[in-house]
Amino acid sequence: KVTKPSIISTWNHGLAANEEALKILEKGGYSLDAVEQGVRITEADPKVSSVGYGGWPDREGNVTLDACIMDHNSRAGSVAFLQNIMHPISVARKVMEETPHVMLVGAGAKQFALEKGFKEQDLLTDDAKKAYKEWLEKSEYKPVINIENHDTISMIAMDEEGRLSAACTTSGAAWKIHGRVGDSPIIGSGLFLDSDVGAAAATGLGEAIIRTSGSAMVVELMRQGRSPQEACKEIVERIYEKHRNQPEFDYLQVGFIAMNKYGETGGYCLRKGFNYATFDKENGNKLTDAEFKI
Ligand code: SD4
Repeated sequence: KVTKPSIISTWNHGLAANEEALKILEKGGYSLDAVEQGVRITEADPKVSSVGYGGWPDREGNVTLDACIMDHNSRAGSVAFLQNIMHPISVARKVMEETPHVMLVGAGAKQFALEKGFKEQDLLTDDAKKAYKEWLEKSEYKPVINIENHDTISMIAMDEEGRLSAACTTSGAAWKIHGRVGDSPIIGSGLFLDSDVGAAAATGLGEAIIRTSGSAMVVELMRQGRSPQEACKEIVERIYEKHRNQPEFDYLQVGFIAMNKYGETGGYCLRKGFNYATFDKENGNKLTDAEFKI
């Protein structure tokens, strides 16, 4: 059995996010605060070109953000296609806690954020502008696999009381069509949590994850007795089978992380290059290269 607290998050930016989450968990804090504060680090990091501030824009030059959060009671909050707000994860939490709804999108989500006191900000950094200008020369939509070793940040944490929470936030696929929403804010696709079983989260090409309801399926496989690792692997294999003859297969990457109700973790991806950060008392905060299919 894994000692609590336990954390898993996607990619190497997960290490810094885990550190932040740990500050809360070490004091016996709530996992929901931990996952929110953890992923905020990545959202605010201008060097991460796939999440929040510094994220690469859509093909019209707009940074548009997707995020969602779930707590141990299966409450959920989500925002999609949100612009000019630095911390979509915190807006998603407010949707969960302060509205009767689960999901707000676009202009409505922004209006809600402003009403809740979030500040309007330009999120397009000079580096992202430069990348956008370079992209405009060819204007070709071809997602890069494992963009500089980061992509969406998803985090699942269990606190000392055994409460599970999970969060997911991204600027989505670079150069997407204006208005495109990925898997990350969709409960069951980018993220899913059921305290009776565990939680799972995804990274990679959102379209493939939505088509297969990826994270919900990982959780269902754990319910049937698979380990987190086995469950992630089986869904990646399913996505592989469904996409191997599809046009986007060339640039398809998907990865999943999961944690069961005992705090045990696992991850798996389609193509080499995905890594994830885990914390438990025995092993500390460490990065693992995920096993891969191809
Ligand atoms: C999405 N899973 O929006 C996210 C992240 C990404 O290429 O940028 N994928 O699809």
